[in-house]
Amino acid sequence: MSEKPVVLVTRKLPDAVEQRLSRDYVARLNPDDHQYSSDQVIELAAGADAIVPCHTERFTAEVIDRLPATVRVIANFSVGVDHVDLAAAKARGIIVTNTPDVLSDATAEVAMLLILGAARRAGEGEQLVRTRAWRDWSPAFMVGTQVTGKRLGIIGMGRVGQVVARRARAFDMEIHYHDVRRLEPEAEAGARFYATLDDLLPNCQFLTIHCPAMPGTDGLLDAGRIAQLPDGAIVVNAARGTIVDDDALTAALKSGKLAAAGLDVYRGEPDIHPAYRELSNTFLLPHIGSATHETRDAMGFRALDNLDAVFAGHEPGDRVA
Ligand code: 8YV
Repeated sequence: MSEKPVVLVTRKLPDAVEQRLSRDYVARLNPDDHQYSSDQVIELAAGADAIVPCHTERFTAEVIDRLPATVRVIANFSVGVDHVDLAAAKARGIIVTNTPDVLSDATAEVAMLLILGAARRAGEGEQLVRTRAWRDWSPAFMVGTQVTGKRLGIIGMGRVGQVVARRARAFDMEIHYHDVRRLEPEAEAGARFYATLDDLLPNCQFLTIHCPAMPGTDGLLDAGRIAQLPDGAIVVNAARGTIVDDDALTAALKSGKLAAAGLDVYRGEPDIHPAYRELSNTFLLPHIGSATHETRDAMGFRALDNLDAVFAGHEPGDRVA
């Protein structure tokens, strides 16, 4: 009988990660990358010591309650853990870990892409070229918003927010931020802190969201808060779709209150609010914030480091419950 712990992996992970998993564990892989239902996860976890899921699998209190008693750890292949009911996991004594740090650069790259793409109307432009609808040029053609030198508001100045601030400084953007905690002056690097969103929002020609999704941030960017932004502001979200009130954001994009939005994440994705597709002033990506070869490998290895720690009897580095 094998002594190695049994690990259920819900999605196809990078080859190097799966090789290490298969070397060190009895790995139940998903080579076809089917998305499992909750019932399937519960069924496939029979006798497993650990699960390595992605944000595509939801671990509600009900799912956690039905997991086999053998499951000791949920080692997420994600930094976000809004898909896991942490209190329920804790109550059952299941350790939960995530993969912070390793995806900050990749996600910040996508935030910059969204800022630039939304401001410079990249979605519309690409569509024109691809569909052969580009017929002419004139000084009035495809005029967008300049990014250089503008005021960028950051909601959530954690790991990703701080990298975005550094990248945005290369565009001479002025950094303004709100977080539950003020950074040390060295980490702030001249960024201006606002203790409340009400104080921050009127200063944001661009606004980018980098706070975690949790009950307190659900629908955070609602109609009232959008109204506090300057006219013609641009909103970017590479964090989680639930932080935005879609009806409010789409209404502001329709009315011209906001010039544009750049989105990588959506409430209910991939079934997104239909108005996002219809509006021409949206620049839309399919949740690819961390989708680089380098980062995917690093996320997998980080999840495995957490698993290794648990099964060696140590405290995992990235324990969230
Ligand atoms: C990941 C993410 O691709 O890590 C996160 O929280 O949002 C993404 O960048 C995804 O969650 C993987 O499970």
